[in-house]
Amino acid sequence: MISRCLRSSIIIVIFFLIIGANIVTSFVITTDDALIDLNNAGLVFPFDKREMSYNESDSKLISNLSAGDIIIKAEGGEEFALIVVGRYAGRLLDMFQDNFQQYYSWYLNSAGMMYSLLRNTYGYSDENIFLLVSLKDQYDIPSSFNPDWIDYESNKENLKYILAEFKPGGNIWMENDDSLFFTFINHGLDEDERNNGKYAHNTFFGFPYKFNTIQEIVSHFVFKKNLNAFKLYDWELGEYLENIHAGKMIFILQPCYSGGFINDISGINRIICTSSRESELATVEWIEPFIHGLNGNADANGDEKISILEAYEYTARNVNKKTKIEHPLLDDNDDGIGHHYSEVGYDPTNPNSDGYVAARTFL
Ligand SMILES: [Ca+2]
Ligand SMILES: [Ca+2]
Ligand SMILES: [Ca+2]
Ligand SMILES: [Ca+2]
Repeated sequence: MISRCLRSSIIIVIFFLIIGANIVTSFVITTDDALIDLNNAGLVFPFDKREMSYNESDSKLISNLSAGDIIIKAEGGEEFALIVVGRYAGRLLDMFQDNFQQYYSWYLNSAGMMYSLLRNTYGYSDENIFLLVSLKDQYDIPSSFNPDWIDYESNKENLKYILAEFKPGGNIWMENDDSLFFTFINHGLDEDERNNGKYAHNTFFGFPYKFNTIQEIVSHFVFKKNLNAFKLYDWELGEYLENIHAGKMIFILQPCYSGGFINDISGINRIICTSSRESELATVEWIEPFIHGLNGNADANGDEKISILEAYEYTARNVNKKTKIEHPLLDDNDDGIGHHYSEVGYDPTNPNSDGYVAARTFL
């Protein structure tokens, strides 16, 4: 008879083998650049939570949402933002502590800088910024990130819930004079599927794994139950966004393969900026220059305002100084097709082309 201990060990070994196989085949790493500290790089980015006077007295418990949790309401002309930090580990290697710490720091640093940018430079209120992050106790939080800012755990249900609240009848019913700024920081994957002989892209972003029991783990990895709970497919985000009547929605999508989201979420008055095409990895820092650009550095025409187009181009050109095989895209003309700044189809002077709306949109 196998001892209890040995049996547990066998289960654990099998578990890690399965997790390893799953992660290696399921996720591709986004970037291996170390944490980018814009403060220490000598750039104009004066954000450090320790220097900020931050006192949100009623910081919420980090939790899953349930009906009635959101009590604010758009009263006209309000700006909302949603910052989502997804899964930290991309490959099995990333699960080792140092690697995990690097990604953890990198993602939280990006989220913290974006939060500070919206709050300090663009005047978004704390209650109008929804920050979805799941913390891990054993890892160090970068100084640019204030855990008090977190509103809710990062998972699919909470994202879906918040977006539903933006729809007619929801607690934050958005109308034409309201706007939503959406940032997703994460690994991404393009699953190749063949349906009826046709190749179909199923791009998705991942959420952090969270299991409460060994049974849930075995159920997930061994019996493949609830496999999609940690994935946000492109078509799902498209569904979640349906019927939100904001006058302006801006999407900053950092993961690999994020171009695959464009055909699913494209729409009138929606500007979508992605780090790469549907078929491409994103290996070069992307969200950091985007934030840096929005913080005043992307003002190509010198009017002292940063359009979304200026921030996109600043970022894309920065990427293409380092690699020629990745193509950050922009779509803002509701046709479901994103364009790189070098392509026909991108023309900020032509109302029918990509770039026209973004050139006239400011935070
Ligand atoms: Ca908030
Ligand atoms: Ca797609
Ligand atoms: Ca400008
Ligand atoms: Ca387009």
